[in-house]
Amino acid sequence: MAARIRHAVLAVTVLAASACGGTAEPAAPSPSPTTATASPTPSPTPSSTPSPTPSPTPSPTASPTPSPTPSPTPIAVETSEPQPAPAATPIITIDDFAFDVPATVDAGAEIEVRNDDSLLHTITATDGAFDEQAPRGATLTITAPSAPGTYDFFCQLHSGMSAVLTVG
Ligand SMILES: [Cu+2]
Repeated sequence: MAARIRHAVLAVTVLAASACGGTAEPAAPSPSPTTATASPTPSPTPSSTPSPTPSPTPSPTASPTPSPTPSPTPIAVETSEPQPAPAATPIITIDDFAFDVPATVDAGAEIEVRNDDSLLHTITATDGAFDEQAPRGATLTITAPSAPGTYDFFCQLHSGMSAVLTVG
């Protein structure tokens, strides 16, 4: 019974609030008016309700802004790529009638050949993969074979000048 009365009172107060056109009216719920539509209880007498103030702030617009901008944007703009750096050009040095050869070179890599002797040598692969003349004091470039393996080479002008190029 009490619940029903309270329901009716709430209806009346809501109607009153809407009739006022605003919800921020701090005035009392004004029990008397608009009894025409609230038919079930002709005399509401809202004094019996424990909470006559209908809480004029019904704003259900609880938008707590749940967007904390979760965009981490992990776009690491790496401009300096850690490339393997083919930098160190392998060098074959000819000095005192001997070849000084790197332990290994990459397949197809360019190899610098430097003749530190005071006379002409050649660097000639046994299988013909390369064959270049190296004048005294000169530096030239040969290209390593594209297939990994070991390549014997020698100087055509001086017997006994030979070495092995390892292509990895
Ligand atoms: Cu030679």
